[in-house]
Amino acid sequence: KIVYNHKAIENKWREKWEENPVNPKVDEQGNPKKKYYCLDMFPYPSGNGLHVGHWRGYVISDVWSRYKLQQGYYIVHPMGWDAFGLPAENYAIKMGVHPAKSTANNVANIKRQINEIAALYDWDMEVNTTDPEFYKWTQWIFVKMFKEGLAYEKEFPINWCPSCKTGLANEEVVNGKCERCGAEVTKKNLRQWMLKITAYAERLLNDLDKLDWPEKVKKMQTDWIGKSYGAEVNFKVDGREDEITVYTTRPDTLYGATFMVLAPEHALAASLATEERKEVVEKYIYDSSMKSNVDRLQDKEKTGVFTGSYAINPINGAKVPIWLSDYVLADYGTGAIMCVPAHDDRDFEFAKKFDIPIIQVIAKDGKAIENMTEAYTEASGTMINSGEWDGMESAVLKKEAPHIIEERGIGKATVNYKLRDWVFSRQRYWGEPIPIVHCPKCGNVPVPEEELPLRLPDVESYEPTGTGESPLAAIDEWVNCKCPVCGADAKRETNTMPQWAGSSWYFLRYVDNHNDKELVSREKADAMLPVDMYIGGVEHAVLHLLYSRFYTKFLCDIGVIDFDEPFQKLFNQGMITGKNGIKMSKSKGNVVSPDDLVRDYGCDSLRMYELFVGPPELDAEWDDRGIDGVNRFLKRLWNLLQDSLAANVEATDAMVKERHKLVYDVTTRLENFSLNTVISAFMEHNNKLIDLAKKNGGGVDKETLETMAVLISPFAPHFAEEMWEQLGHTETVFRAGWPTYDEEAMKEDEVEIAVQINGKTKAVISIAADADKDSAIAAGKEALGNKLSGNIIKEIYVPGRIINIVAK
Ligand code: ANZ
Ligand code: ZN
Repeated sequence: KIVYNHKAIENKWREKWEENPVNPKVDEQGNPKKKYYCLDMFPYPSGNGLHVGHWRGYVISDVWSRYKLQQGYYIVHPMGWDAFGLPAENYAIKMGVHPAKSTANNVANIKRQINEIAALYDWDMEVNTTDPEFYKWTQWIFVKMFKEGLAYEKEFPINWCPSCKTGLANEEVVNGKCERCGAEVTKKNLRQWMLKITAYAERLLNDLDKLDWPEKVKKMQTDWIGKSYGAEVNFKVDGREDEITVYTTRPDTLYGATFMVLAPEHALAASLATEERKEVVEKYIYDSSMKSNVDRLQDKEKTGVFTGSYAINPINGAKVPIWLSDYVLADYGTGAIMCVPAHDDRDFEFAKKFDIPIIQVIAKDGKAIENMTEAYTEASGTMINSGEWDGMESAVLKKEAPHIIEERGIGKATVNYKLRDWVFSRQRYWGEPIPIVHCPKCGNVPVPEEELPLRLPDVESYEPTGTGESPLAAIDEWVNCKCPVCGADAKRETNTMPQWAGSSWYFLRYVDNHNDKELVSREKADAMLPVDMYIGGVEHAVLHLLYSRFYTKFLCDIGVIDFDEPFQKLFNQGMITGKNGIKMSKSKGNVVSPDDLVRDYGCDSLRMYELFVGPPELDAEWDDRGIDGVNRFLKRLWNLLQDSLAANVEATDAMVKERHKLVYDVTTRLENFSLNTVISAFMEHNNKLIDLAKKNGGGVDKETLETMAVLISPFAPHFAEEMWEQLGHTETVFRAGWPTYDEEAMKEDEVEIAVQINGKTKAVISIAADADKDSAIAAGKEALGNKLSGNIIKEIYVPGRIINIVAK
């Protein structure tokens, strides 16, 4: 008997696929097939190579691609490299190897490893974000945005990572720390390039409805965009001409405003200080300028200073003290707030600490609380201490107040977003140069589109300067240039783009990666885009996934493409961890490389085991030993195939039923993305087939085995091809088409059950094993005929066992 030899089988089919690719663009009649675009989040080519955790996502996307292939689609399944960024640059600093060189080495190594997965990747579509032919278009998009007023320069205190020595976007600051290196983020006043993503806030929010994405990710984006309705209210400064506008989402609480707080950066902050408060106020302003936003918002003890000035509450003329505190952010709302300590936690804490009066204006059951110990923050209850508003429902007033305020001429109704414009420049070397020339006469001038790409020059020292200038600033012959408009001596922008720049649009380029005239031709875009299924980790929920949506909308607006959402469906796979849930990393020494497992068990076994470790959306702990079980399953299936080929039996009813159940289980579970349970379905049904074979001359019928080969083809492609060939086919299994199931054929047989009257068996009938109660009782009564008399009190049906009629 031939034994299962994974190595021989896998080598054989790799060669055959090389000669005859299984994913043609046209069908057998030569007609173009419908496309299905299944995309992986492209990897950063790190020097550490791939571990079994990376494999998981790529296996999931390949299984899905091959399933769609079996359904008759042409699969767009590309792969590429997100290769700009810090690790290559840090390696250059340490080892003196040019990032382009180390990146190329890493790409070669990872590509070899990825090919071990035997995924359908079309390497003709490959892109690399550091390739000038690619970043030409990354720069082109920037120039287009600049021309549309969506890229602009601004100097302001941004998040600064002292360890990476670069500015960061808000999205890159996680709990006050640098998303890359974990260092505490500080502030630095820097001239920045910004992208006006806020211009798209409303569309980014609304269009989430169009997407088949996990609710969790949609919620994260919704919260990040943070739309809120409220009002701006104008407070006059007592004894001065100035007015301070506050932004509030709770204008219903206006009567309860007992003080006002301005961000230390507020334009009036310093000037509001009275003579005797001047010194402390200035010191406070300086100290806060050194803190990061996140630091300021975290639940630390509140700090603040009284300016000495007062404002007039426009609703009741009350005089309220004006304070400065860093819990108010300069770049949100108006940078000034009215404080209602009775109904806001932060204001309550502040008022307690600085002994400011607290006036309750909403009462839960119409009754005021004596000596509040915490703020009552719900917008439900009855208004009190609120003049003409007394007695109103606060929830109703909350909606009406903005309009009342507008009518009274003391402010206006507003909509606010938490989303900020995107800080887009980095003070580092290894990124796309920002294609702008600073001309003393013309100001900022974009590099002419036909001169792109603006190549990244070689430098001698990659070391970030830490001064807020990139290492490019030191290369005089690159920096000094002529203004493209007037020819005057000018200087190049020396900041580079963030790593997100290339990844915000790379998925568009795959389908037309050699086009040197356009980012993507409209013809190819229309034929192959957008992405139908996107697979990757959830960690990019508000970074890459938001930026890509913004870029796509922009490119749609300027007519490059005809759709405004990049990814129709999104699946986030969980992480594979080492023992005890610890993240796999070189430093922890718990990295499991796929290479040995492929050698010992084969690619097919590893692919199946990657799915078998647990629900794909959840994290799973890796345990090498489990792969044995999957490998044993393949061997058993292999043996069943060999036995069946020798026995050559006809299908029995039981085999037909088993086949339909197999198709049903695999298809429904696959559709639900319950991939681990698909693998168990294979195992269970295989066991049943082995039992059936034992009872029926040592084998199962050919059609059942053919069905198994097709069903298993997305999971164990080499194995499936070999099975298919041994069953007598000369064409690839990937043209077989996905099998269908027949619910009728899956039904269980008839069973014999006793029909009783008052517990005594009077007849035996044969009914469908899964008959429902009504039909079973009806059949039972018919069999009893005139044996049944008196009043029926109860009818009992235990499926597969008995029918009992209780009568008197
Ligand atoms: C008065 C008030 C009373 C508020 C109350 C809340 C509760 P969201 O929903 O996040 O938009 N706020 C406004 N601008 C701020 C800034 N620059 N920095 C810090 N806080 C600011 O929150 C809006 C609320 O946050 C506003 O409504 C304001 O406080 C505060 F019982 O105004 B509220
Ligand atoms: Zn000029």
